[in-house]
Amino acid sequence: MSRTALRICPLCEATCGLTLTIEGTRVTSARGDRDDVFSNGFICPKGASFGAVDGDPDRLRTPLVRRDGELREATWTEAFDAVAAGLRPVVERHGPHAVGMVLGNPNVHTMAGALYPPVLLAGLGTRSLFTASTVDQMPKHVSSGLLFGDANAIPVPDLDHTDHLLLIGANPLESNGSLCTAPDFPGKLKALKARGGTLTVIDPRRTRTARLADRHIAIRPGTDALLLAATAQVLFEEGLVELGELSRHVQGMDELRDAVGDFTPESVAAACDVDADLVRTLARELAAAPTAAVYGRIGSCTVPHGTLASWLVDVLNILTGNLDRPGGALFPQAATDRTPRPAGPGRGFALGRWHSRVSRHPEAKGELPLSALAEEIDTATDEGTPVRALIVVAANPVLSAPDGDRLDKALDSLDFMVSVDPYLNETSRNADVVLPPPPPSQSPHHDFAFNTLAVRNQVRYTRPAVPLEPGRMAESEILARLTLAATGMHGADPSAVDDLVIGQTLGKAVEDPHSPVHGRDPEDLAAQLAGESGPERRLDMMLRLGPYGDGFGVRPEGLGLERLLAHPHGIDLGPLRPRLPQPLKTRSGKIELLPRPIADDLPRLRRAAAERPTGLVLVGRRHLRSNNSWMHNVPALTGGTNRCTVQVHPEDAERLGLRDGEPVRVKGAGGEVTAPAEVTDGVRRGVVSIPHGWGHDRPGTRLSHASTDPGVNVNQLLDGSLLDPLSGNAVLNGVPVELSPLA
Ligand SMILES: Nc1nc2c(c(=O)[nH]1)N[C@H]1C(S)=C(S)[C@@H](COP(=O)(O)OP(=O)(O)OC[C@H]3O[C@@H](n4cnc5c(=O)[nH]c(N)nc54)[C@H](O)[C@@H]3O)O[C@H]1N2
Ligand SMILES: Nc1nc2c(c(=O)[nH]1)N[C@H]1C(S)=C(S)[C@@H](COP(=O)(O)OP(=O)(O)OC[C@H]3O[C@@H](n4cnc5c(=O)[nH]c(N)nc54)[C@H](O)[C@@H]3O)O[C@H]1N2
Ligand code: SF4
Ligand SMILES: [Mo]
Repeated sequence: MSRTALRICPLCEATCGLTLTIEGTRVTSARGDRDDVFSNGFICPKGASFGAVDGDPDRLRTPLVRRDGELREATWTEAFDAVAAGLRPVVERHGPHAVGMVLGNPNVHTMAGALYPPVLLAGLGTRSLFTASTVDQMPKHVSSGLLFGDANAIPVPDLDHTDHLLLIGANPLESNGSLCTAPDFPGKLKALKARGGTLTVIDPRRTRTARLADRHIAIRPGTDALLLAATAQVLFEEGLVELGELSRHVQGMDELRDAVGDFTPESVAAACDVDADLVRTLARELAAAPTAAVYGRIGSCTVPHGTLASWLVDVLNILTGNLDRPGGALFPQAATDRTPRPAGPGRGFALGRWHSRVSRHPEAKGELPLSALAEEIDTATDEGTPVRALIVVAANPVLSAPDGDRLDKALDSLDFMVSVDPYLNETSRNADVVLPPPPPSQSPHHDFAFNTLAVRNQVRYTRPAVPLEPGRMAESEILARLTLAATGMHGADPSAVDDLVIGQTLGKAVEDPHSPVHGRDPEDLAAQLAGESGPERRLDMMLRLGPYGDGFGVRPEGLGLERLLAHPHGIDLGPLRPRLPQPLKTRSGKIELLPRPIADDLPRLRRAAAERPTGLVLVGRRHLRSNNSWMHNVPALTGGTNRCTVQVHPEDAERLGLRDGEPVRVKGAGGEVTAPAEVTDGVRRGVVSIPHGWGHDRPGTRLSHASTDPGVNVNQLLDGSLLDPLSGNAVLNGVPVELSPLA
C-alpha cells in the first residue's frame, strides 16, 4: 500500500516542494509538487533521489559512544550522560570558551538547526563559534552589516522581473542558487532571456551557466573586486550614476567617488585579464538597462577581497538605482521575520568585538574563522585556554575547511567531542559521542533562513512525512537535550528549552510598543500557541508575531501555524517589494556607502591591481548531483561526470606534460593530492579546478559507497592562512598551486 506526502526538499537552497511516494515507512519516489506555490513542480536530480538519500543504509540509527577507544552503539540515555560527563568538567575547569561549537551547512536546512543552536550558544556563553559561513558567505554578511547595519539584510536579485543580470562567481545551473532562493533558477534565467533580457556571467570556467549567457567573461580568479571597482569608477566618470529613489537613503557618495576614483579600467585590466573597453561596456550596459541586478556568490566571496567584492556588488546595484526596486535587488520579507520596526537610526554593525586567541583574527557576526579552528585547538598561547571540547552539529570540517589533516589530528586530541550527524564520517569519527538525527522524511520542515533570501515572498511548512521510527529521536529533541546537558541542566525535560525561548520572546514582545502584542499577558499568549511539538509552537509564535501574522488575534486574517497547515502547498505572499528605509539599522539610519573598515581595506585592493600572478591558480566547482561532502555515499548520485578530477586547460596540460585521465600531483601550501587530470578548455588558461567534499578514505568511517571512489580532499592544498581579513572567510579560490605528472 503506498501513499503520498508533501515535503519541502532540504537538499539545496532552492527549497522545492516535493510529493513523496511512501511505502510503509520507505520513500520510494519523489516528484515535484505542481501545486507548490513557489516551486510549481520543479525538481532536480538530487530531489528526485530524495528516497535514496533518505534511506541510505549507512545512516546511523542509534547513538554511538566511545568506550575503550571505540565508538559503540548505545542508548540515548547513555549518550546524553556521556555528553554531560564530557562537557561539564571542561566548562568548569577551563571556562566556557574552552568549549567550541562548529555548525555546518545542513543547519540552515533543518528546523532544529535554526531553532536550537542559538539557545545552546547563549547558554554556554562561549566565544569559540566556528561555522560553515566562514568558508562561504561571511563576506556578504559583513558587507551587508557595514552598508545596511544588519548582517542578515542581504538583497536578492529579482530574477523574475529583471532586464539584466550580472552574475559573478556563481553557477546556479549546477548549484541551483545560493543566497538567492529560487526554485528552477535555470528556468528563470531562460525566461529572462526569452523576455529579451540579458545575462552576463563572470567566471574563470565556462560553466553551464556561462554557456547560457549573452556574455561570458573568464576573469582571472580572485580579481573580481578590481573589476567591480573599475565598473563603479566608470559609472562615476561617465556620469552614469543615477540613484533615483535611493538618493534619500544613502550617505557617503562623494567619499565613494573619491575612493574608487583611481580604479580605472586600464589600471585593473591586466590583473583581471579583462579588456578595459569591456569594463566600460559592462558599466554602460548596467546603467542603460531598464532594470538590472548584480549578484555574486561563492567565486566572489571565497577570495582574498571577498568583503570588498560583496560590498561592490551592492554598490553597483545602488549606483544604478537598482537596489530596492522591482527588477533590481530587493530585501525579501519572510513570514518569520520580526514585525518591522519604524525606520530610523539603529545600533549599527560592529566587527572585531573579540579576537581569536592564536592569530588574533577579529570575530565577525559572533564567529571566528573556521580556518582557525585547528590552531585554536592545537596551539597554546600565554593567555586563554585552547578549545578542549567541541560540539559539532551538521558539519564535516575535516573535508570542508583548510588543512583537514591538521584538523583531524586536532580533533583527536580533544578532551571531548560530540557530533550531531547522521553519518560516521571524516569528522564524526573523531567524536566521543555521535547523536544521529532521523532522516529528512521523519523530520518537519520550514525554511527559516532561505525564506529571508527568496526571490518571492512565500511561506510553507511540511510535517514529517513518515512517523519517527522506534528508537529514533527528533533532531529538535536531540539538540534540546544536548543544550541541557551542556549547560548543567542534564536530565531536565527538553520542552523546558522551548518554554524558555517562548517565555523570553513573548516577554520582550509585550514590552515592545511596536509589537502587535504590546501590553498583553505573555503567559496568556503562550497558552494560545498551536502545534504538536516545540518546533511547531515556536514556528506558530514567530508567524503570529511576524509581518504577516495574526498578532494573536489583532489581525484575524493574518498568519499562524493553523492557517499554514490548512495550505499544504504553501501560501504565496507576493513578489518582492521595495522596503527601504525600514531594513536599515546603521547608526545614521542611511545606507553607509563607504564604511570605515571598507575604506581601510581599499589600499590592499589597490596593491592587488599591480600583481601579475605567473603560476597556476586553483578554483573549485560543484556538481549538480552532489552536495558538499555528504552526498557521495548515494550510488544514484555518483558516477558519470560527478568525479573528483583536476580540470586543466589543454595548453597548460601540454606545457606540463599532463595527459587526460592520468594522475596529476597537485601541490599547495597545505599539502599535496593526486587525482586524475581532466584536460578541458572549460577552464581558462592558468586555472585548475578541483571539486571539494571528497577524500573519503580515512579509516573508521561508515561510508560504504563513498569509500569505493573516495576522491581527494582539495582543502588539503590549503594551510588555513589565507583569509579575507574583514570577514575571516577562507580563501578557497584563486589559490596558487603547482601541477606535475605523477612520475
Ligand atoms: N575548497 C572548497 N571548500 C569548500 C567549499 C568550496 O566551494 N570549495 N564550499 C564551502 C561551503 S559553501 C560550505 S557551506 C561548506 C560546508 O561545510 P560543512 O557544513 O562542514 O559540510 P557538509 O558537507 O555540508 O557537511 C554537513 C554535515 O552534516 C551532516 N548532515 C546531513 N544532513 C544532516 C541533518 O539533517 N542533520 C544533521 N545534524 N547533520 C546532517 C552530514 O553528514 C555532514 O557530516 O564547505 C565549504 N568548503
Ligand atoms: N549541486 C550542488 N548544489 C549545491 C551545492 C553543492 O555542493 N552541489 N552546495 C550548496 C552550497 S553550500 C552553496 S554555498 C552553493 C554555492 O552556489 P554557487 O556559488 O552557485 O556555486 P559554485 O558552483 O561553487 O559556483 C561558484 C563559481 O565561481 C567560480 N569562481 C571561482 N573563483 C572565481 C573568481 O575568483 N571569480 C569569479 N567570478 N568566479 C569564480 C567557479 O568556477 C564556480 O563556477 O551551492 C549550493 N548548492
Ligand atoms: S533544486 Fe534543490 S531543493 Fe530543488 S529538488 Fe533539487 S536539491 Fe531539492
Ligand atoms: Mo555553502
